[in-house]
Amino acid sequence: MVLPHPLPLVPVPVSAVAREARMPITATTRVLGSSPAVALLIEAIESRTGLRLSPVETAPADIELIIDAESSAPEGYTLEIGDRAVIVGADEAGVFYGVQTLLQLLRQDDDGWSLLGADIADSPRFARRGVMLDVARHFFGVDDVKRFIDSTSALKFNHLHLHLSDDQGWRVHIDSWPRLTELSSASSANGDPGGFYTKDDYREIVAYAAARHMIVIPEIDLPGHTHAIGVAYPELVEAPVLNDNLVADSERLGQPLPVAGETYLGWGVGHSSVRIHEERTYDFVRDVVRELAEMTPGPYIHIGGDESLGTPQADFDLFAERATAIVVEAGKTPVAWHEMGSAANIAEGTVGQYWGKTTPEGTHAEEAEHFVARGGALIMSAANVTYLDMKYSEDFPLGLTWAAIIDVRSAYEWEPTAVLDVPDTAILGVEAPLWSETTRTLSEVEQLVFPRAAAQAEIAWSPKEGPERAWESFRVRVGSLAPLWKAEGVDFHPASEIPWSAR
Ligand code: TNX
Repeated sequence: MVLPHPLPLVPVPVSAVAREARMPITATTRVLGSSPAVALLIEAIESRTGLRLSPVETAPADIELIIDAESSAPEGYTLEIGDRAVIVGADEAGVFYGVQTLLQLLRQDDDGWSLLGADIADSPRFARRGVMLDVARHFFGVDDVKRFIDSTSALKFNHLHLHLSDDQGWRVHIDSWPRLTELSSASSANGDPGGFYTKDDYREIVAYAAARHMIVIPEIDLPGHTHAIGVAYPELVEAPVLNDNLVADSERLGQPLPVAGETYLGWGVGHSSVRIHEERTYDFVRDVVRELAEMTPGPYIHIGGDESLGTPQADFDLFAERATAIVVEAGKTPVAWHEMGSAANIAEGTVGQYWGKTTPEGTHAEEAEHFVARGGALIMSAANVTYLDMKYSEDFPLGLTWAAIIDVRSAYEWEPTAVLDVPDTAILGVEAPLWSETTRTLSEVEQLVFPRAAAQAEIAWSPKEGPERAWESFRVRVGSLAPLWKAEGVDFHPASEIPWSAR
């Protein structure tokens, strides 16, 4: 049914019908339910309105949160807002997502605060809806990551991929290889300050994410993107191999070239590799994977695999096979960038992350499709639409341009099952990566992430087709999130394609 004014929701629900009346929210509004989402709801409403709602243990209540496994598909919920507001979640995640939807319906007008009346039934299209934060090129501390979790879980993202190591730095403490954080964490790209997570920091992030129904996927990028490992343990890496692009980019950007054993301050790629024919390398990989697995409750460990430009193909394939097998031995499902699909015997069930374009180039599609042939599946991160570090426009001050210039509309208009030649069921979902070469602060990260992450949230969550599943509807709905983002201090880019609402 085509609503004249769609409810101001992103991602758009499976079904949503507006009711005429609003439900007032006042200091006496009572909230009932045993879910941890009750406390999150009360906190969120207080920080937005200054009104502290009261939790109650028995009826009557004005807002009620219920779990009923029969009510919808996993992570699904219904939300009715009339005289009262009732959220029925299929599980805790469903209740949490019902709360996020309710918060988008909170409005202030001359009569005070209220919820827009609505009848909503909703559940996700894809089980995997991810964002990635590169904490290696620039480091972001625990509080920044928590804010990132808040703002992305509010859009119903449920996976947080942390890119924990790269040429410029190593960002998580590993007891059995302590020099990684001692010697390779102090700086970031351009010589900006670095940092690392202690094991307690990492556990704190994982727990905070879990409370917001996000699974953390830790990535240690191997066998390339490993210059920082060599600063701590020179015996593990090869000498840098310079490629023409790297030399040209370094010159253009006025950045230094990589020097063995010295911290790398540029952002050129493809020059580093661990030593693939040394057993010590696999001791290292095994130790790191084991320690990460011990503190990661989620099922995945990402072992990288991108841009090993100086590594002979046979060596790369051998490494891909051994490294994915090590992750399986540690009891986790390996995830790898699509290049690792070149390895004939990559561990069965490995999940590939496709970062080619929506029209695949070279061997990208073939490599990605091989994960499926090996019993695995795919995450779609098509670089020319999902990459949050690409500029919105030529003159945007932050970001890069190699994959595309991505305005909000092009971020929105693509279909994840239409890129590769695999069954739809092989597509687990979508992930939008934020690489941090050009972002030094969380505020700069947010300018690149919002509003484009909202486009990927809708592609990953909402039904493929529907009256509101279209750019003209999306741009109005995403514009209606402005007051919410402003209240939460999310530094979104006010892209001129979007009619931003004042309140
Ligand atoms: C390519 S995409 C990379 C990263 C860069 C990014 C910048 C991928 C798997 N690798 O190393 O940070 O481009 O956009």
